[in-house]
Amino acid sequence: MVKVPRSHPRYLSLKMREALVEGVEEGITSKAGLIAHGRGEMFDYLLGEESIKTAKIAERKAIAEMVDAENPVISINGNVAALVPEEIVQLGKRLDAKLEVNLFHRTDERISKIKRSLELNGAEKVYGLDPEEEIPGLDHKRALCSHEGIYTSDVVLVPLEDGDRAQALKDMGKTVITIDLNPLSRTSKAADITIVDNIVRAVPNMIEFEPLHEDFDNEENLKGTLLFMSERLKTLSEEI
Ligand code: PTJ
Repeated sequence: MVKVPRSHPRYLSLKMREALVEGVEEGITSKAGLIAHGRGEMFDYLLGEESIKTAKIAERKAIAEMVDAENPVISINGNVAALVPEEIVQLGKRLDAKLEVNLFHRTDERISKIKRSLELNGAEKVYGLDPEEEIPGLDHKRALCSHEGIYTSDVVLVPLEDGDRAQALKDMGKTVITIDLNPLSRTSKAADITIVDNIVRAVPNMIEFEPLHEDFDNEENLKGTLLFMSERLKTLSEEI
């Protein structure tokens, strides 16, 4: 693995890539996770690689929903485990939420490795290795989930989620919160709260921010994000 020099202008971005490549080599991240990250990077450019106002509002609302929930659960996949292993454990503690490893490209080996990594980062209990239930409407492996965790959750945080599964969780009557850099993805549109921010910024923000108790309209917030992106492109086009 090539060591990224701190002086490189794209140091943080390259560190993220390095973490994901290491994740693949360790058997934590799926190869498709690298492609998913590339798509995310493109949208992050449009945000200026910072947490914009609409993202911060959604992050604060997400905290409020998770704190008020009876059984809040954070779903963890191979990208989340590679990028924010320590922070996601801290967030679970702050929100008193269960952690469940729930993979799209599911293998027991990857689940065990991610579980172990989360435990090394301070997690006391990690769900997902012995799933007793299935999310209705999905084909077998990606439907598997634990009874005490995702299956009986009322509020579920599913960062970087596949659109089908986000919709299936909505259809189960859950409040679905996502972190997704693409405001146009099916997951972003299906969720009750969509945080359009990079997970490496969103999770630390959520550890720190205060909850938002005022009303929140996800569609309006998403529109605000798209407008921000288009205004930014306009400004950038004038600077060329
Ligand atoms: O580990 P697995 O097997 O569960 O697989 C995980 C991936 C991410 C590969 C799987 O869920 C997948 O294919 O997801 P999608 O459908 O590609 O969606 C991922 C979404 O996350 C896309 O809309 C990306 O733009 C977005 N995304 C990628 N990187 C980041 C991100 N959002 C926030 N922060 C990122 N760093």
